[in-house]
Amino acid sequence: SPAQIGVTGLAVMGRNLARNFARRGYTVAVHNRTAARTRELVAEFGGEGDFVPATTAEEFVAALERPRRLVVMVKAGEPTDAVIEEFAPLLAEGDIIVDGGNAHFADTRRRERSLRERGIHFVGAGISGGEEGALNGPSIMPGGPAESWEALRPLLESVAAKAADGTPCTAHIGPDGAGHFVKMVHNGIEYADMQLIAEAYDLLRTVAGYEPARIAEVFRTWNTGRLDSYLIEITAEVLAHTDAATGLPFVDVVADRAEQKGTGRWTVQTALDLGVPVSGIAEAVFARSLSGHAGLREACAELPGPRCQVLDERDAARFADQVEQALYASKVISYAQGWNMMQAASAEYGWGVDLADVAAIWRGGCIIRAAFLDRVRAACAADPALPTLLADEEFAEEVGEAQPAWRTAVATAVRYGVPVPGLSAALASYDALRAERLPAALTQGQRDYFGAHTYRRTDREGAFHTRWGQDRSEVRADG
Ligand code: NBP
Repeated sequence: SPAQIGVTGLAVMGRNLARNFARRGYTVAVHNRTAARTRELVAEFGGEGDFVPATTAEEFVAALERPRRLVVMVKAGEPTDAVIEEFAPLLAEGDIIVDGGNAHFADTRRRERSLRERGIHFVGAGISGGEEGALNGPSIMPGGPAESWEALRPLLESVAAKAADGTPCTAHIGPDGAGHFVKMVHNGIEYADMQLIAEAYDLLRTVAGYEPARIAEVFRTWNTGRLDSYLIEITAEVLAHTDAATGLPFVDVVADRAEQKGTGRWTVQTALDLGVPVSGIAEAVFARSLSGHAGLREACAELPGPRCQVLDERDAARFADQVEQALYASKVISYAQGWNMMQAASAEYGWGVDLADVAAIWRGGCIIRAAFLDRVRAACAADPALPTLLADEEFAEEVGEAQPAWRTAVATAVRYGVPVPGLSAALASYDALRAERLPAALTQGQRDYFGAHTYRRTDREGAFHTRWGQDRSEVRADG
Protein backbone atom coordinates (compact mmCIF):
# COMPACT_ATOMS: atom_id res chain seq x y z
CA SER A 1 0.00 0.00 0.00
CA PRO A 2 1.24 3.53 -0.66
CA ALA A 3 2.93 5.24 2.25
CA GLN A 4 1.17 8.16 3.91
CA ILE A 5 4.44 9.73 4.94
CA GLY A 6 8.11 9.40 4.10
CA VAL A 7 11.19 10.11 6.18
CA THR A 8 14.59 10.65 4.58
CA GLY A 9 17.64 10.97 6.82
CA LEU A 10 17.66 8.06 9.24
CA ALA A 11 20.19 9.08 11.89
CA VAL A 12 18.87 9.11 15.49
CA MET A 13 16.18 11.74 14.94
CA GLY A 14 14.85 10.53 11.59
CA ARG A 15 14.88 6.88 12.59
CA ASN A 16 12.96 7.55 15.79
CA LEU A 17 10.46 9.83 14.07
CA ALA A 18 9.85 7.18 11.38
CA ARG A 19 9.26 4.58 14.12
CA ASN A 20 6.90 6.98 15.88
CA PHE A 21 4.79 7.35 12.69
CA ALA A 22 4.81 3.58 12.14
CA ARG A 23 3.82 2.83 15.74
CA ARG A 24 0.85 5.17 15.28
CA GLY A 25 -0.38 3.05 12.38
CA TYR A 26 0.94 4.98 9.41
CA THR A 27 2.71 3.34 6.50
CA VAL A 28 6.12 5.03 6.38
CA ALA A 29 8.49 5.15 3.44
CA VAL A 30 12.07 5.32 4.70
CA HIS A 31 15.20 6.44 2.88
CA ASN A 32 18.76 7.44 3.69
CA ARG A 33 21.75 8.50 1.59
CA THR A 34 23.67 5.54 2.94
CA ALA A 35 21.31 2.64 2.31
CA ALA A 36 22.74 0.54 5.15
CA ARG A 37 20.90 2.74 7.65
CA THR A 38 17.59 2.05 5.91
CA ARG A 39 18.22 -1.70 6.00
CA GLU A 40 19.22 -1.52 9.69
CA LEU A 41 16.02 0.33 10.57
CA VAL A 42 13.82 -2.25 8.90
CA ALA A 43 15.84 -5.18 10.27
CA GLU A 44 15.74 -3.88 13.85
CA PHE A 45 12.34 -2.23 14.07
CA GLY A 46 10.38 -3.59 11.09
CA GLY A 47 8.07 -5.38 13.50
CA GLU A 48 6.83 -2.09 14.97
CA GLY A 49 4.74 -1.18 11.92
CA ASP A 50 4.60 -0.80 8.15
CA PHE A 51 7.85 0.46 6.65
CA VAL A 52 8.51 0.77 2.93
CA PRO A 53 12.28 0.85 2.51
CA ALA A 54 13.58 2.75 -0.52
CA THR A 55 17.12 2.72 -1.85
CA THR A 56 16.87 5.48 -4.43
CA ALA A 57 15.19 8.87 -4.34
CA GLU A 58 12.92 7.74 -7.21
CA GLU A 59 11.77 4.65 -5.32
CA PHE A 60 11.15 6.74 -2.22
CA VAL A 61 9.02 9.31 -4.04
CA ALA A 62 7.11 6.58 -5.91
CA ALA A 63 6.20 4.91 -2.60
CA LEU A 64 4.29 7.97 -1.34
CA GLU A 65 0.57 8.65 -1.76
CA ARG A 66 -0.42 12.04 -3.27
CA PRO A 67 -0.06 14.77 -2.22
CA ARG A 68 3.27 13.45 -1.08
CA ARG A 69 4.38 14.19 2.47
CA LEU A 70 8.10 13.91 2.81
CA VAL A 71 10.01 14.65 6.02
CA VAL A 72 13.69 15.55 5.70
CA MET A 73 15.73 14.82 8.87
CA VAL A 74 19.31 15.47 7.77
CA LYS A 75 22.05 17.71 9.08
CA ALA A 76 21.07 21.38 8.89
CA GLY A 77 22.74 23.64 6.32
CA GLU A 78 24.16 22.35 3.04
CA PRO A 79 22.99 18.75 3.47
CA THR A 80 19.40 20.04 3.70
CA ASP A 81 19.80 22.02 0.45
CA ALA A 82 21.37 18.99 -1.22
CA VAL A 83 18.47 16.75 -0.23
CA ILE A 84 15.87 19.32 -1.32
CA GLU A 85 17.60 19.64 -4.70
CA GLU A 86 17.63 15.87 -5.03
CA PHE A 87 13.91 15.47 -4.36
CA ALA A 88 12.25 18.64 -5.67
CA PRO A 89 12.59 17.67 -9.37
CA LEU A 90 10.84 14.36 -8.62
CA LEU A 91 7.83 15.96 -6.91
CA ALA A 92 4.53 17.24 -8.32
CA GLU A 93 2.50 20.36 -7.65
CA GLY A 94 1.00 20.35 -4.16
CA ASP A 95 3.49 17.88 -2.68
CA ILE A 96 4.90 18.80 0.73
CA ILE A 97 8.50 18.78 1.95
CA VAL A 98 8.86 19.09 5.72
CA ASP A 99 12.31 20.05 7.00
CA GLY A 100 12.42 18.72 10.56
CA GLY A 101 16.08 19.68 11.10
CA ASN A 102 17.42 22.62 13.04
CA ALA A 103 17.49 25.04 10.11
CA HIS A 104 18.10 28.75 10.52
CA PHE A 105 14.79 30.52 9.88
CA ALA A 106 16.36 32.70 7.18
CA ASP A 107 17.31 29.54 5.25
CA THR A 108 13.76 28.27 5.67
CA ARG A 109 12.39 31.54 4.26
CA ARG A 110 14.70 31.23 1.27
CA ARG A 111 13.82 27.57 0.64
CA GLU A 112 10.10 28.19 1.04
CA ARG A 113 10.17 31.01 -1.50
CA SER A 114 12.10 29.03 -4.06
CA LEU A 115 9.96 25.88 -3.69
CA ARG A 116 6.73 27.89 -3.79
CA GLU A 117 7.74 29.11 -7.25
CA ARG A 118 7.99 25.45 -8.25
CA GLY A 119 4.54 24.63 -6.82
CA ILE A 120 5.91 22.66 -3.86
CA HIS A 121 4.82 23.35 -0.29
CA PHE A 122 7.77 23.71 2.02
CA VAL A 123 7.25 23.41 5.76
CA GLY A 124 10.05 24.30 8.18
CA ALA A 125 9.20 22.38 11.33
CA GLY A 126 11.09 22.88 14.56
CA ILE A 127 11.18 19.58 16.47
CA SER A 128 12.22 19.51 20.10
CA GLY A 129 12.64 16.68 22.54
CA GLY A 130 15.84 15.00 21.39
CA GLU A 131 15.88 11.37 20.31
CA GLU A 132 13.57 10.25 23.09
CA GLY A 133 11.03 12.88 22.07
CA ALA A 134 11.23 11.95 18.38
CA LEU A 135 10.30 8.38 19.31
CA ASN A 136 7.67 8.93 21.98
CA GLY A 137 6.31 12.38 21.24
CA PRO A 138 8.15 15.60 20.49
CA SER A 139 6.90 19.16 20.46
CA ILE A 140 6.51 20.08 16.78
CA MET A 141 6.54 23.68 15.51
CA PRO A 142 5.64 23.73 11.80
CA GLY A 143 5.82 26.91 9.75
CA GLY A 144 4.74 27.13 6.12
CA PRO A 145 1.69 27.45 3.88
CA ALA A 146 -1.62 27.03 5.72
CA GLU A 147 -2.89 24.45 3.13
CA SER A 148 -0.01 22.13 3.95
CA TRP A 149 -0.89 22.29 7.64
CA GLU A 150 -4.30 20.80 6.87
CA ALA A 151 -2.60 17.89 5.07
CA LEU A 152 -0.06 17.36 7.85
CA ARG A 153 -2.18 18.05 10.88
CA PRO A 154 -3.59 14.56 11.59
CA LEU A 155 -0.17 12.96 11.26
CA LEU A 156 1.68 15.54 13.34
CA GLU A 157 -1.00 15.58 16.04
CA SER A 158 -0.80 11.81 16.21
CA VAL A 159 2.99 11.63 16.78
CA ALA A 160 3.39 14.79 18.89
CA ALA A 161 3.62 14.77 22.67
CA LYS A 162 0.37 15.33 24.54
CA ALA A 163 0.11 18.04 27.20
CA ALA A 164 -1.32 17.12 30.62
CA ASP A 165 -4.80 18.09 29.36
CA GLY A 166 -4.42 15.74 26.39
CA THR A 167 -3.93 18.34 23.64
CA PRO A 168 -1.23 17.52 21.07
CA CYS A 169 1.92 19.62 21.31
CA THR A 170 1.87 20.91 17.75
CA ALA A 171 0.21 23.85 16.01
CA HIS A 172 0.66 25.77 12.79
CA ILE A 173 2.98 28.58 13.91
CA GLY A 174 2.76 30.77 10.79
CA PRO A 175 4.10 31.12 7.24
CA ASP A 176 7.62 30.37 5.93
CA GLY A 177 10.26 30.64 8.70
CA ALA A 178 7.90 31.09 11.66
CA GLY A 179 8.26 27.52 12.92
CA HIS A 180 12.03 27.44 12.81
CA PHE A 181 12.15 30.91 14.37
CA VAL A 182 10.04 29.78 17.30
CA LYS A 183 12.19 26.64 17.65
CA MET A 184 15.29 28.85 17.74
CA VAL A 185 13.81 30.99 20.55
CA HIS A 186 12.85 27.77 22.35
CA ASN A 187 16.49 26.75 22.30
CA GLY A 188 17.59 30.23 23.43
CA ILE A 189 15.22 30.04 26.38
CA GLU A 190 16.56 26.55 27.08
CA TYR A 191 20.09 28.05 27.34
CA ALA A 192 18.80 30.71 29.77
CA ASP A 193 16.93 28.16 31.90
CA MET A 194 20.01 25.93 32.10
CA GLN A 195 22.28 28.84 33.02
CA LEU A 196 19.94 30.02 35.79
CA ILE A 197 19.74 26.49 37.19
CA ALA A 198 23.54 26.22 37.07
CA GLU A 199 23.91 29.49 38.99
CA ALA A 200 21.38 28.34 41.60
CA TYR A 201 23.40 25.13 42.01
CA ASP A 202 26.63 27.13 42.34
CA LEU A 203 25.12 29.30 45.11
CA LEU A 204 23.80 26.30 47.02
CA ARG A 205 27.18 24.62 46.70
CA THR A 206 29.46 27.57 47.42
CA VAL A 207 27.46 29.79 49.76
CA ALA A 208 25.09 27.33 51.46
CA GLY A 209 27.84 24.69 51.50
CA TYR A 210 25.55 21.85 50.37
CA GLU A 211 26.95 18.69 48.77
CA PRO A 212 25.63 17.68 45.30
CA ALA A 213 23.44 14.89 46.71
CA ARG A 214 21.80 17.36 49.06
CA ILE A 215 21.34 19.89 46.28
CA ALA A 216 19.64 17.13 44.28
CA GLU A 217 17.13 16.87 47.14
CA VAL A 218 16.60 20.64 47.09
CA PHE A 219 15.88 20.51 43.35
CA ARG A 220 13.50 17.59 43.85
CA THR A 221 11.58 19.69 46.35
CA TRP A 222 11.55 22.68 44.00
CA ASN A 223 10.25 20.37 41.29
CA THR A 224 7.04 19.84 43.26
CA GLY A 225 6.29 23.59 43.18
CA ARG A 226 6.12 26.37 40.61
CA LEU A 227 9.51 25.39 39.12
CA ASP A 228 8.13 21.94 38.17
CA SER A 229 9.86 21.19 34.86
CA TYR A 230 11.87 18.65 32.91
CA LEU A 231 15.11 20.62 33.31
CA ILE A 232 14.78 20.82 37.12
CA GLU A 233 13.95 17.11 37.20
CA ILE A 234 17.04 16.07 35.23
CA THR A 235 19.20 18.49 37.22
CA ALA A 236 18.35 16.50 40.35
CA GLU A 237 19.20 13.26 38.52
CA VAL A 238 22.58 14.56 37.34
CA LEU A 239 23.48 15.95 40.78
CA ALA A 240 22.53 12.71 42.54
CA HIS A 241 24.68 10.65 40.20
CA THR A 242 27.99 9.20 41.48
CA ASP A 243 30.91 8.56 39.15
CA ALA A 244 31.56 4.82 39.06
CA ALA A 245 35.31 5.14 38.43
CA THR A 246 36.13 7.48 41.32
CA GLY A 247 33.15 7.31 43.67
CA LEU A 248 33.00 11.11 43.50
CA PRO A 249 29.90 13.14 42.63
CA PHE A 250 29.57 12.95 38.84
CA VAL A 251 29.36 16.75 38.59
CA ASP A 252 32.84 17.00 40.16
CA VAL A 253 34.57 14.83 37.56
CA VAL A 254 33.10 16.54 34.49
CA ALA A 255 35.29 19.25 32.90
CA ASP A 256 33.70 22.67 33.49
CA ARG A 257 33.65 23.76 29.87
CA ALA A 258 30.16 24.04 28.38
CA GLU A 259 29.78 23.45 24.65
CA GLN A 260 27.16 24.66 22.20
CA LYS A 261 25.86 23.77 18.78
CA GLY A 262 24.74 27.27 17.79
CA THR A 263 21.01 27.82 18.22
CA GLY A 264 21.55 29.95 21.34
CA ARG A 265 24.02 32.10 19.42
CA TRP A 266 21.54 32.42 16.53
CA THR A 267 18.89 33.62 18.97
CA VAL A 268 21.13 36.37 20.31
CA GLN A 269 22.37 37.41 16.85
CA THR A 270 18.78 37.63 15.63
CA ALA A 271 17.67 39.52 18.74
CA LEU A 272 20.40 42.09 18.09
CA ASP A 273 19.07 42.58 14.55
CA LEU A 274 15.50 42.92 15.81
CA GLY A 275 16.60 45.28 18.59
CA VAL A 276 15.00 43.16 21.30
CA PRO A 277 16.94 42.79 24.56
CA VAL A 278 17.31 39.11 25.46
CA SER A 279 19.95 39.57 28.15
CA GLY A 280 19.13 36.27 29.87
CA ILE A 281 19.83 34.26 26.73
CA ALA A 282 22.87 36.39 25.85
CA GLU A 283 24.42 35.90 29.30
CA ALA A 284 23.82 32.16 29.01
CA VAL A 285 25.58 31.99 25.64
CA PHE A 286 28.47 34.13 26.93
CA ALA A 287 28.75 32.06 30.11
CA ARG A 288 29.26 28.94 27.99
CA SER A 289 31.86 30.74 25.84
CA LEU A 290 33.72 32.00 28.91
CA SER A 291 33.81 28.54 30.44
CA GLY A 292 35.63 27.27 27.36
CA HIS A 293 38.36 29.94 27.33
CA ALA A 294 40.96 27.92 29.23
CA GLY A 295 43.82 30.36 28.62
CA LEU A 296 41.85 33.36 29.73
CA ARG A 297 40.66 31.62 32.88
CA GLU A 298 44.17 30.47 33.72
CA ALA A 299 45.56 33.98 33.22
CA CYS A 300 42.98 35.34 35.68
CA ALA A 301 43.00 32.53 38.22
CA GLU A 302 45.13 34.44 40.74
CA LEU A 303 43.14 37.68 40.66
CA PRO A 304 41.93 38.68 44.14
CA GLY A 305 38.37 38.24 45.35
CA PRO A 306 36.47 37.74 48.60
CA ARG A 307 36.88 34.56 50.60
CA CYS A 308 33.73 32.58 50.62
CA GLN A 309 32.48 31.66 54.09
CA VAL A 310 29.91 28.93 54.15
CA LEU A 311 26.68 29.89 55.92
CA ASP A 312 25.60 28.06 59.06
CA GLU A 313 22.79 25.53 58.78
CA ARG A 314 19.89 27.86 59.57
CA ASP A 315 21.08 30.70 57.36
CA ALA A 316 21.81 28.20 54.59
CA ALA A 317 18.19 26.99 54.64
CA ARG A 318 16.92 30.56 54.46
CA PHE A 319 19.37 31.29 51.66
CA ALA A 320 18.21 28.23 49.69
CA ASP A 321 14.68 29.64 49.78
CA GLN A 322 15.96 33.00 48.52
CA VAL A 323 17.73 31.22 45.68
CA GLU A 324 14.48 29.51 44.68
CA GLN A 325 12.79 32.89 44.49
CA ALA A 326 15.67 34.40 42.50
CA LEU A 327 15.59 31.47 40.10
CA TYR A 328 11.84 31.69 39.60
CA ALA A 329 11.76 35.47 39.10
CA SER A 330 14.69 35.30 36.67
CA LYS A 331 12.94 32.53 34.75
CA VAL A 332 9.88 34.75 34.33
CA ILE A 333 12.15 37.54 33.00
CA SER A 334 13.90 35.31 30.48
CA TYR A 335 10.57 33.97 29.17
CA ALA A 336 9.25 37.53 28.98
CA GLN A 337 12.30 38.44 26.88
CA GLY A 338 11.87 35.43 24.60
CA TRP A 339 8.18 36.24 24.19
CA ASN A 340 9.02 39.84 23.23
CA MET A 341 11.42 38.49 20.63
CA MET A 342 8.74 36.29 19.06
CA GLN A 343 6.28 39.20 19.10
CA ALA A 344 8.82 41.44 17.34
CA ALA A 345 9.63 38.85 14.65
CA SER A 346 5.97 38.09 14.09
CA ALA A 347 5.32 41.80 13.49
CA GLU A 348 8.46 42.23 11.35
CA TYR A 349 7.67 39.28 9.06
CA GLY A 350 3.87 39.44 9.25
CA TRP A 351 3.60 35.93 10.68
CA GLY A 352 0.66 36.40 13.01
CA VAL A 353 2.12 33.98 15.57
CA ASP A 354 -0.31 33.07 18.35
CA LEU A 355 1.86 33.17 21.47
CA ALA A 356 -0.71 31.28 23.53
CA ASP A 357 -0.32 28.40 21.03
CA VAL A 358 3.45 28.52 21.39
CA ALA A 359 3.21 28.22 25.18
CA ALA A 360 0.62 25.45 24.79
CA ILE A 361 2.77 23.27 22.52
CA TRP A 362 5.83 23.68 24.74
CA ARG A 363 3.96 22.15 27.68
CA GLY A 364 4.96 18.66 26.58
CA GLY A 365 7.65 16.88 24.57
CA CYS A 366 10.27 19.62 24.44
CA ILE A 367 13.28 20.29 26.65
CA ILE A 368 11.77 23.34 28.38
CA ARG A 369 8.44 21.64 29.12
CA ALA A 370 7.13 22.89 32.43
CA ALA A 371 3.99 23.40 34.46
CA PHE A 372 4.82 27.12 34.25
CA LEU A 373 4.01 27.16 30.51
CA ASP A 374 0.35 26.47 31.17
CA ARG A 375 0.25 29.78 33.05
CA VAL A 376 2.09 31.53 30.23
CA ARG A 377 -0.51 30.10 27.84
CA ALA A 378 -3.35 31.37 30.03
CA ALA A 379 -1.80 34.85 30.28
CA CYS A 380 -1.39 35.11 26.48
CA ALA A 381 -4.87 33.74 25.83
CA ALA A 382 -6.46 36.19 28.29
CA ASP A 383 -4.77 39.12 26.55
CA PRO A 384 -3.29 38.45 23.10
CA ALA A 385 -1.93 42.03 23.05
CA LEU A 386 -0.07 41.64 26.38
CA PRO A 387 3.04 43.84 25.94
CA THR A 388 5.10 41.62 28.26
CA LEU A 389 4.51 38.65 30.55
CA LEU A 390 5.38 41.04 33.39
CA ALA A 391 2.18 42.94 32.62
CA ASP A 392 0.14 39.84 33.49
CA GLU A 393 -1.30 40.40 36.95
CA GLU A 394 -0.30 37.04 38.38
CA PHE A 395 3.27 37.10 37.09
CA ALA A 396 3.69 40.72 38.19
CA GLU A 397 2.54 39.84 41.68
CA GLU A 398 4.78 36.79 41.96
CA VAL A 399 7.87 38.57 40.70
CA GLY A 400 7.09 41.53 42.93
CA GLU A 401 6.88 39.24 45.94
CA ALA A 402 10.07 37.44 44.99
CA GLN A 403 12.13 40.56 44.40
CA PRO A 404 13.44 41.21 47.96
CA ALA A 405 14.76 37.63 48.19
CA TRP A 406 16.03 37.85 44.59
CA ARG A 407 18.04 40.98 45.51
CA THR A 408 19.44 39.28 48.61
CA ALA A 409 20.49 36.23 46.59
CA VAL A 410 22.21 38.37 43.93
CA ALA A 411 23.80 40.66 46.56
CA THR A 412 25.08 37.64 48.47
CA ALA A 413 26.55 36.21 45.28
CA VAL A 414 28.29 39.51 44.57
CA ARG A 415 29.60 39.77 48.15
CA TYR A 416 30.95 36.21 48.04
CA GLY A 417 32.37 36.54 44.53
CA VAL A 418 30.15 33.90 42.93
CA PRO A 419 29.39 34.77 39.28
CA VAL A 420 25.65 34.96 38.61
CA PRO A 421 25.40 36.66 35.19
CA GLY A 422 21.95 35.21 34.50
CA LEU A 423 20.32 36.05 37.84
CA SER A 424 21.83 39.53 37.95
CA ALA A 425 21.07 40.39 34.30
CA ALA A 426 17.45 39.36 34.90
CA LEU A 427 17.28 41.61 37.96
CA ALA A 428 18.84 44.49 36.01
CA SER A 429 16.24 43.98 33.28
CA TYR A 430 13.45 44.06 35.87
CA ASP A 431 14.80 47.26 37.44
CA ALA A 432 15.37 48.92 34.07
CA LEU A 433 11.85 48.13 32.90
CA ARG A 434 10.25 49.53 36.04
CA ALA A 435 12.49 52.63 36.27
CA GLU A 436 10.75 55.97 36.13
CA ARG A 437 13.82 57.64 34.58
CA LEU A 438 16.68 55.86 32.84
CA PRO A 439 20.16 57.34 32.39
CA ALA A 440 19.49 57.08 28.64
CA ALA A 441 18.89 60.85 28.86
CA LEU A 442 22.60 61.31 29.60
CA THR A 443 23.52 58.96 26.74
CA GLN A 444 21.50 61.18 24.40
CA GLY A 445 23.33 64.27 25.73
CA GLN A 446 26.69 62.64 25.04
CA ARG A 447 25.63 61.61 21.54
CA ASP A 448 24.50 65.14 20.82
CA TYR A 449 27.78 66.51 22.20
CA PHE A 450 30.18 64.49 20.09
CA GLY A 451 28.07 63.73 17.05
CA ALA A 452 25.23 66.28 16.86
CA HIS A 453 22.89 63.30 16.94
CA THR A 454 20.09 65.46 18.46
CA TYR A 455 17.73 64.63 21.33
CA ARG A 456 14.08 64.98 22.26
CA ARG A 457 12.84 66.96 25.26
CA THR A 458 10.44 65.93 27.98
CA ASP A 459 8.53 69.22 27.78
CA ARG A 460 8.25 69.97 24.03
CA GLU A 461 7.80 68.10 20.74
CA GLY A 462 10.59 68.02 18.15
CA ALA A 463 14.28 67.22 17.81
CA PHE A 464 16.88 69.53 19.34
CA HIS A 465 20.61 70.13 19.24
CA THR A 466 22.78 72.11 21.62
CA ARG A 467 25.72 74.00 20.04
CA TRP A 468 28.21 72.47 22.47
CA GLY A 469 31.32 73.86 20.78
CA GLN A 470 29.94 77.36 20.45
CA ASP A 471 27.65 79.29 22.75
CA ARG A 472 25.72 76.23 24.02
CA SER A 473 22.45 77.64 22.80
CA GLU A 474 19.76 75.16 21.77
CA VAL A 475 18.40 74.97 18.24
CA ARG A 476 15.57 73.06 16.62
CA ALA A 477 17.07 70.23 14.61
CA ASP A 478 14.00 69.12 12.67
CA GLY A 479 12.04 70.70 9.86
P1 NBP B 1 22.61 14.49 11.96
O1 NBP B 1 22.42 15.92 12.14
O2 NBP B 1 23.82 13.84 12.55
O3 NBP B 1 22.61 14.18 10.37
C1 NBP B 1 22.86 12.88 9.88
C2 NBP B 1 21.95 12.58 8.72
O4 NBP B 1 22.16 13.52 7.65
C3 NBP B 1 22.25 11.21 8.13
O5 NBP B 1 21.04 10.63 7.73
C4 NBP B 1 23.13 11.56 6.94
O6 NBP B 1 23.13 10.57 5.94
C5 NBP B 1 22.43 12.79 6.45
N1 NBP B 1 23.21 13.58 5.49
C6 NBP B 1 24.32 14.34 5.66
BR1 NBP B 1 25.23 14.52 7.22
N2 NBP B 1 24.73 14.95 4.54
C7 NBP B 1 23.86 14.55 3.59
C8 NBP B 1 23.75 14.84 2.20
N3 NBP B 1 24.60 15.67 1.60
N4 NBP B 1 22.76 14.24 1.52
C9 NBP B 1 21.90 13.41 2.12
N5 NBP B 1 21.93 13.11 3.44
C10 NBP B 1 22.91 13.68 4.17
O7 NBP B 1 21.31 13.66 12.42
P2 NBP B 1 20.38 13.84 13.70
O8 NBP B 1 21.17 14.04 14.94
O9 NBP B 1 19.43 12.71 13.62
O10 NBP B 1 19.59 15.20 13.43
C11 NBP B 1 18.79 15.40 12.27
C12 NBP B 1 18.29 16.82 12.27
O11 NBP B 1 17.48 17.03 13.42
C13 NBP B 1 19.41 17.87 12.35
O12 NBP B 1 19.06 18.98 11.58
C14 NBP B 1 19.44 18.23 13.81
O13 NBP B 1 19.95 19.54 14.03
C15 NBP B 1 17.97 18.13 14.18
N6 NBP B 1 17.69 17.88 15.59
C16 NBP B 1 18.44 17.02 16.31
C17 NBP B 1 18.16 16.77 17.64
C18 NBP B 1 18.97 15.80 18.44
O14 NBP B 1 18.70 15.67 19.65
N7 NBP B 1 19.92 15.09 17.85
C19 NBP B 1 17.08 17.42 18.24
C20 NBP B 1 16.30 18.27 17.49
C21 NBP B 1 16.62 18.49 16.15
P3 NBP B 1 24.25 9.39 5.97
O15 NBP B 1 23.71 8.36 6.90
O16 NBP B 1 24.28 8.92 4.55
O17 NBP B 1 25.54 9.99 6.43
